[in-house]
Amino acid sequence: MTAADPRTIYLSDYQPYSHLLEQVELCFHLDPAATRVKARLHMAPNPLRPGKQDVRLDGEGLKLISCAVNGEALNVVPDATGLSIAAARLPSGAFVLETEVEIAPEGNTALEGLYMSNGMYCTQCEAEGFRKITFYPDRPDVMTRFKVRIEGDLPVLLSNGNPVAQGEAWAEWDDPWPKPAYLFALVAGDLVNFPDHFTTMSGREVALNIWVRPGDEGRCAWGMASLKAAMLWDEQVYGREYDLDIFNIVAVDDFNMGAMENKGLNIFNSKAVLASADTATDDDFARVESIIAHEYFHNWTGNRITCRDWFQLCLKEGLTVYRDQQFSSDLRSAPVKRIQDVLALRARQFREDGGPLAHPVRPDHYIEINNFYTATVYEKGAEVIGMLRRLVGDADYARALDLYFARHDGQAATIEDWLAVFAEVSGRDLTQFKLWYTQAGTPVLKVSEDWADGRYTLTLEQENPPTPGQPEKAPKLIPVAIGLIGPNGDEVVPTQLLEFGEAKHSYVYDGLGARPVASILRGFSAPVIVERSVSIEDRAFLLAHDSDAFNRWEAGRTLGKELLARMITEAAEPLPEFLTAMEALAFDDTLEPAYRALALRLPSEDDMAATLFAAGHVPDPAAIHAARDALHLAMAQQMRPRLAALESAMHVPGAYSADAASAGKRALRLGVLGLLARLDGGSAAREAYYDASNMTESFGALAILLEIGEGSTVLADFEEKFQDDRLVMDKWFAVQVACAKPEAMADVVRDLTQHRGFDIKNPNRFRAVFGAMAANHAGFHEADGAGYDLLADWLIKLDRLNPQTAARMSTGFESWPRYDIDRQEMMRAALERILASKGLSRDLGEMAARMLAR
Ligand code: B3K
Ligand code: ZN
Repeated sequence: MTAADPRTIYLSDYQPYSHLLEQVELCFHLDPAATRVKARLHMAPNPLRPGKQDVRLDGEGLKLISCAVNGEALNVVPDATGLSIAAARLPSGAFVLETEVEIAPEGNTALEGLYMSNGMYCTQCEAEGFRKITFYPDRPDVMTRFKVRIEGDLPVLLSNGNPVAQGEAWAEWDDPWPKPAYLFALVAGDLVNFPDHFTTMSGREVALNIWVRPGDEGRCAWGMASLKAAMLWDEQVYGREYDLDIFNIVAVDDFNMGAMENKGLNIFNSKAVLASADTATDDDFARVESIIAHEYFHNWTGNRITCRDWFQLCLKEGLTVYRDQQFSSDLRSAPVKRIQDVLALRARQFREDGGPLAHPVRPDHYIEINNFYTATVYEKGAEVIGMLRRLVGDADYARALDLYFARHDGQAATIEDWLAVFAEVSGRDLTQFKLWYTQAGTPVLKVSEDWADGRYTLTLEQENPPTPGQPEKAPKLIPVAIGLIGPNGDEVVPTQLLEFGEAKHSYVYDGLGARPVASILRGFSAPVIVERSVSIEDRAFLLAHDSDAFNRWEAGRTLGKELLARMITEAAEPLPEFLTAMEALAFDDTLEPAYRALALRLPSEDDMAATLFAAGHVPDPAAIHAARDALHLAMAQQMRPRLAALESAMHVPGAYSADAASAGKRALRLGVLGLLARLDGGSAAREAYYDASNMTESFGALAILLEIGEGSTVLADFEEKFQDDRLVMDKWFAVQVACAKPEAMADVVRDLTQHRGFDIKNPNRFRAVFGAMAANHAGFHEADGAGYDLLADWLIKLDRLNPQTAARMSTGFESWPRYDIDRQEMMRAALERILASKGLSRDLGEMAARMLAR
């Protein structure tokens, strides 16, 4: 099922749609088992496709009731993927094509198209779900105005755009902005709203609502505040104003991802919008803020300007992630946000880019587009924009964006269009830069240094490793931000940007009085892996003196990784220099607590496995787990006399506030409690659990106790308190699996799937258990292969119900080539079993085949 598969779609095959769609009118008559959908498509010939053309409409699983052209019935028989009408059967010029179909939302467990969740009707159309609602040219470059009528006996009936009329059991909506079908949405249910309003910069009054199930109103205030902050920020920073009279957000429990940016009617996984002090952690609050902003920002980067075809997905996703990262960075702490984003990039995107699923930021072929909503398209897509901005500078970035909005508003655009505005305003040739979009794989930046006679020479080399389908690569243009620091800690060469575009290049700095220590890739100026041999003294020096907050953290991180690697492969002892440096950082009151909390966190086991593999070792999951435990213990012992004082200093008293400063203190306190637990058997953490006044503290303490094997009483208490709360119970499911001892993990998972609260049809619950399982590195990779078998069994089961989520969760297997032969064989056998399973979906089939490279 590789590129040769007949179902493969290629970028190079793009051609515009045969017709223009001038308007569409939809009428829904809702019924769980038999919803009727009438569609009137106002079509006209597309001048870009001369000659009279056939009409091809996409459609899947639809029961066709009737079809007519200009009011005259037409006898047509749909095939498995849609409906064709020969040109000869169509009038010349414009015409109206009408269809009526029947669909059954209650049986839709794939959660794509129109489906039901707790009695509520809801849609998810991106990428290709609209074709499960009606026959339609379901492609992003067909943009039109939608008028929608909903008939149904439910109190709340919502669609895109502005409300125009409503009556007993019906409502009509009109969206004045042309949009592709993937942005269509409909919601109908017994919902209550949390209302507010916003006045835009030009004085337009916008009604805002968050619609939830009765009982959830108390968890909406944070989401609403985040929405208003995002609306204001987009006006102030990008000059982008909202463009409808109303903006609705709906929370739904069964959802395949975080949220969806449908025009004027964002639909959210309830996990990504609901938050209250006693049910959501600080991390949840931050995530809600950023996802609300992300979906809102799509209104311009995605909706007003959309993608010509799905290969251009990063045009909207990379840019919108970049914008939401900037937003969080402005609202919170910029260095902390950067570190968190880089941690996530390395954990998910570098992992993807270094394995069998590697693909370019702009892929050039796919079988199932839903499989390309990846860390590469999203997070690397955002990094590419960050690099572009570093290269052209802030002023040209702003000018390029203004030009992009002015030129492409109302259009379906491409990466070429995007790069053209940057080339135009900056006068740069971006041909080489474009390789970031077309070449997969994480470049390795090799650094060597020389010091002689007052001259410091920095030599950079880049390697672009082969990835599936791309054996050879040309050098990329890598922006490398560097600074040179003198022996007394002063910057002798302040930050400058090297535009490194050759395979190898040397940069010479003359007239220096003493050997400088270079700080390289400041702010993580490019998504690359740096290979540089640095002495422990120099790393410790950077850790103490680097003026770049990111690199200061990075120095500690790299030292920690090197040390852990030696503990794993050479049974080395924890290095005293590392322990004292970590202590200095943890107790440095001039640094913000959130930053110190991040510094205390050791590299994850998966990160260590990747690091060891890259260095030519075969990672041993049990040894990694043990070394990390040992280093945690050594850190705790090092800081023992001072931990209790720091723990109480970081206590945040009084009513809960989700602000970044309070959250940072709580994070540091939990980090300290985690260390203390290794010394006191968990008594401080237990006390923190019972004294907790918010979910951050109680859940944090619970995780610490489970980690040291002392969590059972607290776990039972937690379940008793929150058994009726679905979002909190997701945490309860996940934490037990995530913190299970490796040898016990498979049993924990089996027991949890028997729990009355386990529901395979709810993606949040499934992800809680099986996402946590794949993330428990040592547990998942237990030598008996029980984790692999369990994941395969459950993916096969889930695939019959919900292919999209099954396919996404299968990435637990993507790192198989790193491990020893036995584990490789077991993982490959699990993937083969998936491939051979009956009724395998295109989604999971493509993923398994790519991981097996066939
Ligand atoms: N655009 C949606 C993701 C749709 C995923 C389809 N499989 C959410 C977002 O990125 O904002
Ligand atoms: Zn998005």
